[in-house]
Amino acid sequence: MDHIAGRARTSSDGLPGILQQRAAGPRRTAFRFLADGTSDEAVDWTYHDVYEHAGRIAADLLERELTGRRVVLALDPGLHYIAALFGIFRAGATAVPSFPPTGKRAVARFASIVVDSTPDVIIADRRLEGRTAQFAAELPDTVRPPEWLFVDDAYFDGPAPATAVPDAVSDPALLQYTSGSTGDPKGIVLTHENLVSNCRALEHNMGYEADRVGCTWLPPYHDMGLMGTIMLAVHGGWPLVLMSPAHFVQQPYRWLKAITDHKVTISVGPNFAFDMCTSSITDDELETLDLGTLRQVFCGSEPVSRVTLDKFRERFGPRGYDETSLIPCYGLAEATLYVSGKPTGTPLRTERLDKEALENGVVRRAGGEGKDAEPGRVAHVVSCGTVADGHEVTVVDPDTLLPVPAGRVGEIWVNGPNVAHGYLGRPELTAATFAARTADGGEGTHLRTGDLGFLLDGELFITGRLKDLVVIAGRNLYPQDIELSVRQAHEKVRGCAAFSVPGEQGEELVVAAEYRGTARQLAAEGAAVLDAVIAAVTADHGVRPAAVHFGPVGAIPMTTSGKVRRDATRKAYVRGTLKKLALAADDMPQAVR
Ligand code: 649
Repeated sequence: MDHIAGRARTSSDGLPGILQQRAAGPRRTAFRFLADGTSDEAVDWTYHDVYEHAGRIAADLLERELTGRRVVLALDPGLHYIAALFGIFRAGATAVPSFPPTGKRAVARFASIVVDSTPDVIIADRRLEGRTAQFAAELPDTVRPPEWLFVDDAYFDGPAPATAVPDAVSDPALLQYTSGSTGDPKGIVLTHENLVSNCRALEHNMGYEADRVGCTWLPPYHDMGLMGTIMLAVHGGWPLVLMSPAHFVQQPYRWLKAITDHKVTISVGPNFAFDMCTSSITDDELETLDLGTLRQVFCGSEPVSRVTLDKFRERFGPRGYDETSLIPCYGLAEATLYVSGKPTGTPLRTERLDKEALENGVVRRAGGEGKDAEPGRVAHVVSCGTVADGHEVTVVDPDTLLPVPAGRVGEIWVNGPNVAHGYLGRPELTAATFAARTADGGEGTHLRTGDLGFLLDGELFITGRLKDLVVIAGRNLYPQDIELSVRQAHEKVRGCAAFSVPGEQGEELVVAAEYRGTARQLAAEGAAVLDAVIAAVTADHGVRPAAVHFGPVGAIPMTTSGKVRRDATRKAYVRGTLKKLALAADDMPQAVR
């Protein structure tokens, strides 16, 4: 039984207090970490363990007088991460979730987070101890180098000194860096109130179940892994089985096997994770799976594809997977996490829409027969369910800032207690993003999500993106970062634009580049330029462009102030009207894969 469920909650119940109450109750497993990605090496921690280990961290931070200061979490996914997170909370400091700075890409991103968040301390694994000088060299002189706090199993041994548990829920709890490019990081300030509100909104959707067991492999530095799984499990008081994202990616089977082994009832993954399972799990592996315990499977963070869901159902339906359990959902770190989701237990809803009308912002059902039924003319848009309890979505024309009439696509604006307070140190951007007002004099302020969609019968459908974010295999890539790599890849590349187009396996990255030279020169050295571009993008961002388009100087549409118009470039590319150098990509060694 949930030992605090019967007690009247007050609004001052922040997560640190909830953990404390759970730790004082009977010793129940809070987290089970599958150290090698399988059930062979499961390590269990009770709420009491988490509380004690967090106390150890808190004591160290309090000794350094870090209340109200920022602390970067640079640990690997796992139990130490969770202890450190709650330890930072307990010390009244602000956690900056991150990852170990190892590898070129991670170091660059990590350094940009450290520069922007100016932490006093970085918590890392002891094995990084000899390597901090190398990292410090990456920091500009203007930044005071933070102190490091190294932890390992031995660090957590023994009882922790008792420290008070803070209950100031309007204080900042977390600085979330999901958003923003490496060159221009944006830290979202979340209070304890935001974190709790997000949990409550999700619980309103999920309902209460006494035998709930969760499973996650999501990175704990991403909003969905942190606010969506770890915090939600502590808030709700049910056990969570965890494995590292790397173990999942190496072998997606481990996710579904963990669900089978631990009789998991609730799990979550982006669309690509479902595809990975369908395409990689062998028939022999399939035989070992029992997904019949699953009652809630969240799918969000990138477009939810009808095709993906159909294939997943066909493959795993015979192993007990029931599609009613699938919950398409939508959210973003600027709203802590959760904005909408399918109500538990209701059937999946997909609208067959006229694709051309949709591209022009009009929601019109596709006809069922004849040429209208051709796949190219129909968009299957999966409903992301109803808006979170206590929240409101307004669909707004991004140009006129007027709410759109019913049946029209517009930008999704959100308000409610999940909406964060803003970006650290960016008052103007904060006002424009978090305190937008509609032009009709409507009351209140809204978060501008930069996402496009529509409301139909009270359900939210996501159809595209106004912001230039490129999401590939669940990773948010910022076009500016990719474009920087492309421009630096070869001296003959001038302007460029990075964007994504729908491919067979989800979104694919396309790079359009202006070549400083003639078509003839490009024919002669094109392969070398192409190789340089592909190698640079792959090395810097871990994603291989599916296509590289070369055009003459001036080919890429720009704004009058000289900014790349990525959406216009993408549209021209898709229509085939983007200026090309005569002997460009098509004639060259295949740019595709
Ligand atoms: C989105 C987060 C949505 C995100 C997740 C609820 C164990 C198992 C399950 C469990 C607990 C324990 O991507 C998450 C809500 C999870 C409950 C799990 O319960 N945040 S982000 O800031 O990194 O990116 C936001 C952007 O991603 C895109 C949009 O562009 C958004 O602005 N996005 C979507 N695009 C299309 N369709 C969707 N459904 C999208 N969701 C996010």
